[in-house]
Amino acid sequence: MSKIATAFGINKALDQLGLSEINEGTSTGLNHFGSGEIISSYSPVDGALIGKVKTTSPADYEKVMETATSSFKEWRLMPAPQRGEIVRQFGEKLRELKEPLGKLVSYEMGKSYQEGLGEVQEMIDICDFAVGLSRQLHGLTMHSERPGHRMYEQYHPLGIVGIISAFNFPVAVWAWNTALAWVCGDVCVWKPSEKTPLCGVACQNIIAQVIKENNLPEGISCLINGDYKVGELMTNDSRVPLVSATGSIRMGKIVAQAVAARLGKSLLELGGNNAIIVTPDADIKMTVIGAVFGAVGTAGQRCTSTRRLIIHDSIYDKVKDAVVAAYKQLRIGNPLDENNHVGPLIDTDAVSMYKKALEKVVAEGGKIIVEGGVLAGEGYESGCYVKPAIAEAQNDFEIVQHETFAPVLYLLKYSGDVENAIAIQNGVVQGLSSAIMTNNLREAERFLSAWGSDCGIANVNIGTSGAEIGGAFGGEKETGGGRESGSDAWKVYMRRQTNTINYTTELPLAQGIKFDL
Ligand code: UN1
Repeated sequence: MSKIATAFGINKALDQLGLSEINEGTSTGLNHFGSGEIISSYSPVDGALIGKVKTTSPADYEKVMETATSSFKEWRLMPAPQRGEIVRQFGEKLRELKEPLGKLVSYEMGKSYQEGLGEVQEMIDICDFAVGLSRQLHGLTMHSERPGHRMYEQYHPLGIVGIISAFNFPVAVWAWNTALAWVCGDVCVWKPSEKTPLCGVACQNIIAQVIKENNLPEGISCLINGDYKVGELMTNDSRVPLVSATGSIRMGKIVAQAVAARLGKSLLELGGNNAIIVTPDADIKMTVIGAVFGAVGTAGQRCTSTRRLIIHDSIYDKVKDAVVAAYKQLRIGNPLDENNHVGPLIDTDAVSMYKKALEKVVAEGGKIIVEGGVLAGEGYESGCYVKPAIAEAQNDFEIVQHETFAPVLYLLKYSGDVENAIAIQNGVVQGLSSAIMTNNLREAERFLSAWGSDCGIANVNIGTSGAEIGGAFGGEKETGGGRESGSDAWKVYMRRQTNTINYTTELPLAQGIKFDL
């Protein structure tokens, strides 16, 4: 164990999460078993090895699918409110383990401990939501056009739901999917990011315990580990009617094509290129908090991170100076230390992408106004710590059009009416999150109208990140069109059936058709 891991109680957290035995040669167990190659998980915080996990071979995958298939046959028979009770117990365990799990998220992924705790809180919240939902999987009743007939719809479980999640929200995104899918009567097979495999095993240990305590079949929740090749086993597998995938647009296009080729369903939550519009009527103090948290929170590695600030020319200098001054206050370092604002990037590949983005924006004619750079020396040994940077740029620069998963913020200027700002905001291929800072009702309503923001999320006087679980989460265009989490997102995890019942002794046909024999 490294010095940092010891000082911040990582050992104890691993113990509490049942991970102290995870090392080479140790199976991660069914439901988290594996006989494939070994993945080593290194912390971006200090570069230390945290643990090793075995990957899932094609033969292991077959065993997982057999277990999941037979478990589904039992699970779908359990009344939905009873499935909700299992999710309630899972939420209780998460409350007990919030601190160790939040700490592991922080240490394995690199986000601040506060954000790690916040992520576990999202899991708890979605469990509560799903428990209530388990009594509200409503369909409609319609009036039949035929006498003595009743027509209604009902929702049934789909079967096996495949979940592919990304490193940046290594536990919450799985929970958004799985808590809903479980109350809907589905069983889940999860492939977490190969960059955060221990978070996956930790979650699986928690749910496996709940399943065991309730004498339920273990395949209700399955874990498979590995890189895209393991993911491909699911995307090509017609036993998996729904694949929910979070990650890059590039990955999403591959998943969507594979799943569509077998006419399966996919739920995609892909890249964002989120902007905040700052109008002449904006509250500057609120703007600075929203923009800075949005751009540097999670070191710019949220799909909802603020990448572009679109500022009216009349207040451009004032907003720019305030944001630059705020950047000077940022403390970069060990994310487990609550005095720091910004932790490391996930790995050194991400650092290279960050460096390339800064070179590219300059090459395209942009101007860096807050210098970036990779930090070295004591506390930065992992090589993953970078300085949040700001560049003045144009929306049509290739690099501005592209989502760089790092703390790089582009300042863009608009003049005239808010419509001009909205056109810039919408002028990218992604469509996840967007925001406007204004106290002007007309501007706010125009931003939210049908000809306003084209994103799945549009906020007024709030930044682009930090969505609550109660709303449907996802975006349009190349963000993939999927919706997860709250509202009626549950419907994608079920199949809808329309039922018509005739309680007469006649057989009238619909549309008034006569067919007398
Ligand atoms: C993601 O980055 O994939 O809205 C999810 C937010 C978080 C979720 C982000 N609640 O920023």
